Amino acid sequence: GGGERTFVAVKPDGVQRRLVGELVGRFERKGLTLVGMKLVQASEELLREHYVALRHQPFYSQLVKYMSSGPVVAMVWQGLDAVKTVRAMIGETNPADSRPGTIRGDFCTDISKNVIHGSDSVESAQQEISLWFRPEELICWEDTAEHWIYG
Ligand code: YYY
Ligand code: MG
Repeated sequence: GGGERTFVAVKPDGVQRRLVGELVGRFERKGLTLVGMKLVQASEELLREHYVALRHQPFYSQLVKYMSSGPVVAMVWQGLDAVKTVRAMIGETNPADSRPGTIRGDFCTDISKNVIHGSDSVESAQQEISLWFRPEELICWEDTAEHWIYG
């Protein structure tokens, strides 16, 4: 398969609310390719690194605590413009600014419990993928539907 890779995580609220299947289904139906997926109880250390760019924000420690409060589903999705495509499907950081049809627009109201994470750039996607996955956990498989999705 071609295209770029992005890191996605269903946050603890999304797992608790049984939204994993719904969210994975949206990326599958879009035509993105799943190349890695696992249920992870992330440590505060991992999450401090994952959100290191936000370390000076007032909500940083609350964010790290919430993200480590239960399991998350960590995923890598691949496809044409995967980073931008996934961000568009997720919506805005604040669910109130997210249009219906986006994940945050459809499933949540509170900025601090906004169901899902997606990388914000190709560079951060590469950093996040290497933080959360070992290379052998990412599978390149022959996508026989590719012919129907790409020009
Ligand atoms: O990438 P995205 O998740 O949309 O937002 P970020 O600005 O990277 O912030 C990460 C995470 O922090 C956000 O998903 C919720 C939380 N957060 C918050 O609790 N309060 C804010 N004012 C801003 C962000
Ligand atoms: Mg972000």
